[in-house]
Amino acid sequence: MTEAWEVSYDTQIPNNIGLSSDRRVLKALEKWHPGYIDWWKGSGPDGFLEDLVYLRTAISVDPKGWAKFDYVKMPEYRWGILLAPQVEGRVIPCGQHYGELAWQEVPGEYRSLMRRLIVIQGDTEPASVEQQRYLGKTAPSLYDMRNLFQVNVEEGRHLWAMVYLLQKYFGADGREEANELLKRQSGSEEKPRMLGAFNEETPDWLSFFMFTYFTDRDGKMQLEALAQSGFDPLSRTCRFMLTEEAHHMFVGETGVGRTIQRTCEAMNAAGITDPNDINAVRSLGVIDLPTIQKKLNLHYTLSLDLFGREVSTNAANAFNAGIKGRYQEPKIDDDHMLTDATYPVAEFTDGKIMVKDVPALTAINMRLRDDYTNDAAGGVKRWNAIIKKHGIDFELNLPHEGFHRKIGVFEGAPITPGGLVLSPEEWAAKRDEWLPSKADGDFIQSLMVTVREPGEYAGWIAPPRVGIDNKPGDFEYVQIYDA
Ligand code: BYC
Ligand code: FE
Ligand code: FE
Repeated sequence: MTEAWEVSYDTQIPNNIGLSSDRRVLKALEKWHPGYIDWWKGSGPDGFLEDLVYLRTAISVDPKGWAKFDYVKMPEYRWGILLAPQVEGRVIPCGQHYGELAWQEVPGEYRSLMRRLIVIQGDTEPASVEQQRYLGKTAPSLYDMRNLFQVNVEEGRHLWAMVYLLQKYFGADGREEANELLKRQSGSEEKPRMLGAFNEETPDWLSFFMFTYFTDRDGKMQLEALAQSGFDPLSRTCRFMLTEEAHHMFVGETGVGRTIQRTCEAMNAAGITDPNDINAVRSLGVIDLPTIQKKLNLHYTLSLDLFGREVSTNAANAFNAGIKGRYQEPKIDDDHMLTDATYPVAEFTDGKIMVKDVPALTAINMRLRDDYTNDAAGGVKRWNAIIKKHGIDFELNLPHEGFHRKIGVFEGAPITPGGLVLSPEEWAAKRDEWLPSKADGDFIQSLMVTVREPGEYAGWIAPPRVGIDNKPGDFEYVQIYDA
């Protein structure tokens, strides 16, 4: 093992970047730290500040063994600055600087574009923690509560990751941006978070699971694209963040899967064969499959909006500059400059959906979104396999790209999940068949009871197949302190 893999604990901030000998940045981070802790206490998980949570902490950035598990009080979690080790001779994988040595400093001409992307990335991290602030109180088990808090502390660490870049490479305005990241608030009227989906509510645990499945997966795709950056410190940061992201999506996929499984088991036990008999299914205290589809529709479409416009000069500029690449850029077999290439993008004119080829350079967002859709489809297939295994005739589907969109070609278009174009009035009349209604929300809320007995689970969700860190079923993942 080389030194670059190891995390040093010789400063208050664990790191593998030699922070103890970088006094300027260490001082800036130490100055920012108390504000972060205040933010955590005021906007992070509500309550639970004194409780011992069985969390993993990074002790190395070696993908094979980076984590140590232990009981920690969340405000005492060691949020660190962890970068994947530098690759000797790494070159810029795309755009007009293709093949040149990656930058170790920010090139002056790209400074503001780079800062904007880092700030947007940074802004989503605390936003998600804010959105999930109240969920601990209705956790369906200690296992799920622990997973929520694990995701929360890691999103907190992702904020640290971006703040480090701002403070090390962007001087006074970087420090200013770092402070602003603690001031914006998810859902605030005056100072909202930057991107749409991060100002929505995460009101219940099914939303949490859908969010970590669909929205954290946008995080994965954006991090994959930024991991291609010619700005090497950004690339290295994102590469380590991706190893954490995998767990967030695992929490989402298995959470939805366990919800589906419990519903199917309860239906079978009660002899209910019609999945659309919503009242009968709900009377069993489980979430009916059509409502799960509605939640999926909501979170998937909110997440599609996070990719920006299908055709975007911002995205073209970032690619051309070598600041943001495509998903798995080095594996793509082309010139990596997109000089003459085209890419198909849907258009919506006069109530008709048509696909046209546009210059691929301008369709970078669309391409990443397509890669995202492919990636997201995998879990949906596995959810359907659970339904099928229980002999129930129902299939979950990803809705059409034009359904319920607020950004891009289909902004506000009255399109159904199946891709049919309606009149705005027809669409509005059917909205509650496709998206969660107030009544659906109230029903799900009624199931959100807290279960804190080790090894026990709320009635609407099945237990996981295996524990975290191979712990047995009745392991006490959170030791709740009773005052
Ligand atoms: N909401 O040219 P366009 C994660 C703005 S999630 C509000 O298409 P671009 C995580 C846009 O800013 C990953 N506004 O934009 C997940 C632009 O404004 P200006 C987060 C939006 O730049 C779960 C204008 O509309 N990381 O990590 O091509 C838990 C025109 O749009 C939205 C990133 O996003 C929106 N949804 O693409 C925790 C990576 N979309 O310039 C964490 C960094 C667009 O006209 N960000 N606008 O004022 C980017 O790469 C790009 O900024 C975007 C937008 C892909 C987001
Ligand atoms: Fe994150
Ligand atoms: Fe995440």
